[in-house]
Amino acid sequence: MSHYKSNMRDIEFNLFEVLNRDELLGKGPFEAIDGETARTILSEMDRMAREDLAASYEDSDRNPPVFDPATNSAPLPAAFKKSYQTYMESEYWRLQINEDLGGTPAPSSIVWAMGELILGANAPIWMYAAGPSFAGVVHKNGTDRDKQIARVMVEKQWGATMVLTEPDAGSDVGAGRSKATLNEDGSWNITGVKRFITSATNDMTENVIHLVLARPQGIDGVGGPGTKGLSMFIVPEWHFDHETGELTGERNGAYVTNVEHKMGIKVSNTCEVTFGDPQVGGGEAAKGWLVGEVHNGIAQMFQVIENARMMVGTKAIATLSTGYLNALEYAKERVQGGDLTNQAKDAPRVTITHHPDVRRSLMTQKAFAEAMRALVLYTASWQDQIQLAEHDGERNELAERVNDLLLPIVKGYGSERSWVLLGTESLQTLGGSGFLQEYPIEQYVRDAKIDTLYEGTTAIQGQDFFFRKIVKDQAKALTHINNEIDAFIKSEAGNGRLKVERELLAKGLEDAGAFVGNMINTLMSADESAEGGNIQNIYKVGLNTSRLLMVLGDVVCAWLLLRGAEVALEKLAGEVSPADKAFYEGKVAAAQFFARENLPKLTAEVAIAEATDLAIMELDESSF
Ligand code: ST9
Repeated sequence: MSHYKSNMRDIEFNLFEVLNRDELLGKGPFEAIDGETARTILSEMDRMAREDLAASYEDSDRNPPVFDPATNSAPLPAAFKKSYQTYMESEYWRLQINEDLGGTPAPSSIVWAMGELILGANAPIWMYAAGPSFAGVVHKNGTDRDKQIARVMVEKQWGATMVLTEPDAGSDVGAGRSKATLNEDGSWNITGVKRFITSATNDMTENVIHLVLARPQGIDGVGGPGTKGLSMFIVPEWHFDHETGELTGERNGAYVTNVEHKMGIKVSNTCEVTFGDPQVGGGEAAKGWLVGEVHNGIAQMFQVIENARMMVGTKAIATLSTGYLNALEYAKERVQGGDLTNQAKDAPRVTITHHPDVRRSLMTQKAFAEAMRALVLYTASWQDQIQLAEHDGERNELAERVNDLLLPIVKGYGSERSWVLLGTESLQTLGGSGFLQEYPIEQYVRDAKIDTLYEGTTAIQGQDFFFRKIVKDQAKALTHINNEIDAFIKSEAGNGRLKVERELLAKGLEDAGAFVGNMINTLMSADESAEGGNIQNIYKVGLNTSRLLMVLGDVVCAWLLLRGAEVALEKLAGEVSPADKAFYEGKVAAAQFFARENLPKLTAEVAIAEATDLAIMELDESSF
């Protein structure tokens, strides 16, 4: 039986009943995919995820790839390769790809709904299959030569990687030391060692294209310190004819020199890659080609990173959702103890769903999993707006800003909440059995931990959220979201049934506003060019950026759940099937529970933030 339990009903509820995606399907850029086609794709992907993709989930963990230094590779287990091939043969990966590359444009919301199913069933399949999406970045930023390389990447279904991190440059990408030196023929020689490179070796594709950040040498005006001095290069594993894609048979000097032993997602090869080292492999030079022939590497790479951050958040919530549904199934069958209302020693034993603390736990899992699914799909709906504008040759700046604001919440808040709840609630529901490999949840916990780490740790998401997405944006996107939530609070949403929760949301929004205001004032007080400014005060901001991310995540999630509850209540007012009645009542219950359990805590979070002093920054390191 499959470990993966999807929640198609909730996915469809979000897409078609709350976000009304039928309105944009079947027309404009999405002409090829009408509402019926979208539903068929999701239903087929749901089946494939549960049956074919999930089939190798456990085996890939128990029999992970092992690095072979003789061949600089780590072959993947046969069962995983079979799942991967099934996905690639389905051709659904083309939905993310631009038409010029052989893709079928689809709204982001449909793509991320599909993504949830794949990422929940077996996330490394999505990661190894990302080559064509990487080709999209090469195509978008590239010269005619690069665009042709991108076409080849898609046609040949080659693997691809994002190559930023170095042993001494993780969060601090700008500390990278890899170098690029221009050759007479216009190519570049890359030298350096990169670490934590996902998918850098696989034995499923004939070639891997690395997108590498390196610092150009000896050219005026480029290659300076920090992230802005980095350029992005196309560095293949094997050389090929850029026009036809035919492999020349020559190895490029980009070699995997180690594969990490990890806590989770073990089948996803996490590699050290050495470029242009005469002692490694055949000692070949590592040749690369500058993307777009412009030195704009960090901005180009962030196109990949933004997509990958969305992927990580979606993976996290997909895992929490299947963790919850596994816990629910167990709880419905597990008989243990008597009901609290009957203390007699011979009282009938009941399933644990009768126990208040188990109900609290299950509803906590349900509420967060559904809140964060709503968050992912709501964010994706802004990406739909960006796509629509691009199709008309325009830009939708508001949609871009709001998407940017929401991304760290999807990634940072989504991964933190999911990883913690998987351990403290989903696994816990199974009692001691949760600790056993007989059930999937211990693997979920191990596989989900990475989500708070890669693609920018939670601390990085918190900083990005405050300094870039709020301060640098002059709170434009934040103001828009604030106004949307405020309008909901002031509406009659829920027709009386959500009155208490709208009041709680009003207080939560007020708390969030006070928190942001306090952070901005503290930031201004750190400006030494102003009278009385003290640079040390910036530490007070830094002590609270992750907290702010979590507080605003709670407010946005509460609002999205309550919006969904409003729709559910409208449906319940009409004729509904027994299954739909249970579903809609569950939506209302989850929204009310989330608001009542979480929003009151925000007042305390704001008070803690406002009382922040410099004590722990001033404490001598030896006292820690
Ligand atoms: C990793 C691998 O962890 C994990 C593998 C996952 C699996 C991957 C496979 C699947 C992926 C699928 C991908 C498909 C791709 C297709 C896409 C299709 C569409 N937003 O603030 P500054 C830029 S890899 C946008 O001064 P610092 C911007 O250009 C390792 N852009 O930064 C900016 O210039 P300006 C992951 C942003 O102080 C410039 O950077 N590693 C954003 O120099 C400089 O900004 C990390 O994630 C943003 N949010 O450097 C690194 N932020 O301001 C984590 C910056 O003029 N560290 N830019 O616009 C950070 O993010 C740091 O904050 C830092 C700081 C490095 C940016």
